[in-house]
Amino acid sequence: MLLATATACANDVPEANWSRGLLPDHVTEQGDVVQSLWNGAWIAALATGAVVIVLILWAAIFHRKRKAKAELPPQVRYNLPIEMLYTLIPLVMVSVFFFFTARDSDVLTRVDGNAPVKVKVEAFQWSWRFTTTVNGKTLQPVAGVPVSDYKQGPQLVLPTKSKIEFDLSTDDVIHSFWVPEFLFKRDVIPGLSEDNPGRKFEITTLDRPGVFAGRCAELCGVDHSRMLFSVKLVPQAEFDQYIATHQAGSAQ
Ligand SMILES: [Cu+2]
Repeated sequence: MLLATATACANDVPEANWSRGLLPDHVTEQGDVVQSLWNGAWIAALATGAVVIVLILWAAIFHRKRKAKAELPPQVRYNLPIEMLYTLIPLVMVSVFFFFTARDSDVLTRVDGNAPVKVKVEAFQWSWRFTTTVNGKTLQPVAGVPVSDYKQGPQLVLPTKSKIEFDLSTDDVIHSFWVPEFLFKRDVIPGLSEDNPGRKFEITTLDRPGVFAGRCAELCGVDHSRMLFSVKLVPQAEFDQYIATHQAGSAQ
């Protein structure tokens, strides 16, 4: 009920459905990775929960204290096979979680550096400045002011079916760059040098044009909640037109 009422009051919350485990429909290849890690983690957690609940009920129902007998039940201390089991099963479970998490976070944070589109994201109290470079040509920066509707915030236009590199920086406090449909967010931390891998990430957009809300996901001051922006995914031809009319230095 809380979920239903909480989502009803914001206009930029993407539609979530149960088949995706309440995640929004993603628009990047990396989103596929996140979605399957999310699904797998839920399946593992629910399966673990089911086993635990069955064991609790089994013990509660079939091993109740019997009125006639007052002595201690059989003790299992120093039972080597059982203690090995107690140790090994959690170890195996943690290793499996660790393996999938490490494998996927490696994919999600990989930066090849050869993306045709590079976006410099500058976060500030309380909006964003986006400077896009396409094959070495820099476009006019897009900057915004605090707004209450993401459609009025700065808009970052990007092509579909393309690799895009982001470089995040800020001069003031910690912000966080979040587009829910990317199923990914990354803190924007002041003072990181340009070669710090923590500033960068890459996405490959899917063929899903549309306008998607973005926000700051780290409480950064009084207008944090108004630090809204949008990402518009357009087909390559439309993006080429956008480049032609928004090159830095070109007359408008
Ligand atoms: Cu912020």
